[in-house]
Amino acid sequence: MLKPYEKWVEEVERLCKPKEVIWCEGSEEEAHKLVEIGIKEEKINNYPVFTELNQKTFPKSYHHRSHPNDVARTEHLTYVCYPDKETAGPNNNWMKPEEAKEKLLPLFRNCMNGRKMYVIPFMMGHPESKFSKPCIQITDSAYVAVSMRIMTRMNKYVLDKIGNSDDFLKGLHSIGDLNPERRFIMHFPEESLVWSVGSGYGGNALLGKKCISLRIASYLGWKEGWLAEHMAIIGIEDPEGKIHYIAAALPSASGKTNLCMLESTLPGYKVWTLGDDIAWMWIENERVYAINPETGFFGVAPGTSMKTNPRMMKALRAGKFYPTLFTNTGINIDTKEPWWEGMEEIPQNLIDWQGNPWKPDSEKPCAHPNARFTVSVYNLETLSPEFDNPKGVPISAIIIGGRRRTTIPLVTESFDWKHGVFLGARMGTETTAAAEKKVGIVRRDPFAMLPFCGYNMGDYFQHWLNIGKSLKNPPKIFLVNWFRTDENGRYLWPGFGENIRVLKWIIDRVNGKVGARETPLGLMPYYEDIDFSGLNLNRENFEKLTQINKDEWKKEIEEIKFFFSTFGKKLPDFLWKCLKKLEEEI
Ligand code: GTP
Ligand code: SPV
Ligand code: MN
Repeated sequence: MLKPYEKWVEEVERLCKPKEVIWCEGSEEEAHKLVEIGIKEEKINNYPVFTELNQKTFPKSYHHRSHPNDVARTEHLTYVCYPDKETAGPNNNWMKPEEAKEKLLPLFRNCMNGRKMYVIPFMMGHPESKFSKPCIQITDSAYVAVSMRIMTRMNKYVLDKIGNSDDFLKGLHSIGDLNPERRFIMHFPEESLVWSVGSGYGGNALLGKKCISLRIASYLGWKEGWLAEHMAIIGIEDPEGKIHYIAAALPSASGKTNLCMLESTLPGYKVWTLGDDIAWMWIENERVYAINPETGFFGVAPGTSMKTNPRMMKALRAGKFYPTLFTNTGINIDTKEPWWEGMEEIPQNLIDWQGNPWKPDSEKPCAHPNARFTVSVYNLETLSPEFDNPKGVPISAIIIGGRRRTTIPLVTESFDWKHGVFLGARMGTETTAAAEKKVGIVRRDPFAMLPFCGYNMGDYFQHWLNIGKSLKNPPKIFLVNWFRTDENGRYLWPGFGENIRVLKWIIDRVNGKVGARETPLGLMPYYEDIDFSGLNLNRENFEKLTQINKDEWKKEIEEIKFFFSTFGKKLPDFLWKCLKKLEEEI
């Protein structure tokens, strides 16, 4: 008798007709073979899937070029499938499950002809955590298979763990013909199933990440009473050696990776990294605990440098875990090192992310703006000793924050948990290159989850409100904005390592050490209470950073009203009340 997972793999094999099925075990030896296949056999757009980089300065590193039309998540081709549209909500593209399958079956039929099919067993979360999930992804891409080894606990023990049960999460993936006309990422939350075809990139293809750990997991969390969130997790050690754990929701390409590797500019403070993208959180003894279900960073390359993120730069050169990948970066052809905008001085002989010679006066950037590195968390020197603790870490504060040139102050504390849910629900942000669409447009992105909440966000807000009811001492919730600019478009706040000054204020608030002034938006810091020592930030600039501009807020409130109204009856009344109160007070 075939086990349920064997039966599923056999069905997929019959559908996709690969020339060979490879059951992956997750070992380093196997990863070498997969990279070898990527160098010698598999091609994307006529380029080998992997080319070797400088093994002295970037040990164990390889370069990957994706198809030029396949460089970011494609939100307009991403669907959640339920029998009814209301469960998906206005925040998702929706299709009926049967219709979605009918549409995709022809795209999967024979799609692996002449190609290898990889079966990847992996765990999201520590295997001993009661919140971890056994998963299997099937893919026809060696790049995806190798990336999954970095990003997840990929191991054959997962198959033993699943055994005869059908309680595991399934992802079927094929790069198809990489034609955007035949690209779809379909989620079937009620079946714990994802079908993805036509893309080999990031969140579209590494199904453990956004598809399983956010869209499907958020649905499971809603049903089971926990939260799957687009959040970084950090531990902040204070001068007395006490560590406070904080979870931070910032939208795609808006600072999670940088925050979780922050190198403090305040003496005595140190940040420990637990995660840069996803947090699973639950309640235990009336407190919130969190784990990062991933084991790697799929981080934005441009802008990463020894100045902005020295810890990541060291991790990329550490060569501990095999391998490290660079996707759609430029290459210094003299040294075979990866290069991207903002890294350091510009080398003489570069080729851009598509392989063309590149000079500083070229019209287009050398690295794609969404070029990324894939690197193991174990390469990082400041990985928290709690990273592998299956019990997770207790969360003292939750940060949410968008990328906003105007309107939103540097930091605002909510009046309480419920009001914090309002701050999260009304959050807006400027779009970035992480998804294929126009960049720099303000859109609502509640809790940085708009593209990732696998069900109706009206229900999601209610779920957050409900969670608060069972907490004795809920974490404090703060809204931040590192991206406010002056009249000349220059950032008012230095950001990066200097963000520790805001984090310190947050911890001081948690510990009741400093006061705050009440405003219509929430509680804001007094100038004297943020440690600005060694930073040239005068009172005038601080006022610009924390200013509440009436005209901007009138516009903002109209946008929030419109957004809230799209949820109809699903929007909790409490959020309407908060908005009304805000409008009156502004
Ligand atoms: P995803 O991986 O897409 O979820 O993104 P992320 O939230 O991890 O974003 P990341 O930390 O990679 O930052 C993306 C971009 O924001 C980079 O270009 C950074 O240089 C920039 N950035 C990050 N933190 C700051 C900051 O404090 N201030 C400013 N001005 N820019 C920042
Ligand atoms: C994001 O877009 O939020 C990412 C990159 O973290 S991806 O894995 O492509 O979703
Ligand atoms: Mn992300």
